Amino acid sequence: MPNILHAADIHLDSPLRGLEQYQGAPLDALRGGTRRALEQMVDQALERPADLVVIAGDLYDGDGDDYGTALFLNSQMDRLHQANIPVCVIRGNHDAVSQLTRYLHCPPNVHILTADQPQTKFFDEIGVAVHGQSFASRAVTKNLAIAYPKAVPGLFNLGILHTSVQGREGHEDYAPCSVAELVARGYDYWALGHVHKPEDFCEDPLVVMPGNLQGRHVRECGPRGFVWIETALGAKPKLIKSYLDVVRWEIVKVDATGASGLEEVLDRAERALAGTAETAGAALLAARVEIFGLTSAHGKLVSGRERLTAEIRRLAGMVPGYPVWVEKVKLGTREPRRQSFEEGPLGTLSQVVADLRAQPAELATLVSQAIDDMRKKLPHELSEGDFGPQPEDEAWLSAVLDRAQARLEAGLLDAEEVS
Ligand SMILES: [Mn+2]
Repeated sequence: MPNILHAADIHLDSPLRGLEQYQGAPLDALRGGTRRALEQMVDQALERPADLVVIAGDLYDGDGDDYGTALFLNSQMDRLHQANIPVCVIRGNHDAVSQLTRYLHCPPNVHILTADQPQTKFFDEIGVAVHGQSFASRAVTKNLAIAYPKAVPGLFNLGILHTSVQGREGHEDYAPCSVAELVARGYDYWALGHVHKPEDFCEDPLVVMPGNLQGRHVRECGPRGFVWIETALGAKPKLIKSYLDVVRWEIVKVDATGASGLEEVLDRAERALAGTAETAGAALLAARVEIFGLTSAHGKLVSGRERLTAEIRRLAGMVPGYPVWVEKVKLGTREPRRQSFEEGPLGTLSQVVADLRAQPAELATLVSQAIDDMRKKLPHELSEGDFGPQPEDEAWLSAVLDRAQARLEAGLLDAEEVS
């Protein structure tokens, strides 16, 4: 029974921006993550062994500084070549024909499908026809799928397509198409790429977005890898997900509700980190720790924020048996409400804040509008990414609201004392 390996969005040597700003970051492990992931994928392809490898776009992240990325890719493709394993590739928006200039010829087992029109490549030994089209330029906004050929009778038909399907958050709307349009081609399997979050779009026939091979930051968390398809003509192919053990990004939530002080919060953080580390197995766990809940320790946690972060980093380094690194600690705890604030200006303030908190979407819009001008004036590295304002992030918004409330309450109390 032929085995096909389907991967996408390898983004080889994708740069990890701003990493130096994180204390104690395992830079080599993180920077080399996409290479180790590709190496592990090839290991598994050789071991099973694969009869065919298909890669649905964005093998490269873009032009690197030199030819090192292309040479590394070639060395891995050559390992497959030595084992007579063919590789069928399309180019995506990141490695579109017009995008990539630092490009080397691949070993003869690598077949890159054309960009000017869909191409069908036959793998006769395993009875498979692969239909696909590469991106000619970065922004392909037309529907490519509708021009794909009809299925070839008597063969296992597999379509490769780099697409946002009907639009997915955080991904540019490239080569859009509907699942129904894909299904209408009559293929046995659709190997999609582009969206980094894994998703099965259809069961029968299988339409699968495997997600990127290796998560690169905290917005790409959870297990990552590729999928195996076991094909048998006339039978539904079997799908097996395979996860890699390189770097696993996760958000580790620590409920500090009712905690009496720093030590108790640390105990809970230690348990949460250990639990998540176990699920990540041999992979390096890159964790963002988010502490939340109503606790009388809130004030102490806020004032001792740096120590809290350092203590959590220390605990992460001591999780027995598993490598763990804490990327960031986000504090979203709140002070339990005080009864005496129920009346007068403080009561009104408290009510306004509670109303805002109950409507996170409105709060996000309000804050976005308020900081828009400031954001435009900030240098790029301060206005974007993890270090900038994140009005779309609930924990960040909650912390801003806490600080605003504390400042206004302090101001109101001062005013009362003066009058
Ligand atoms: Mn893409």
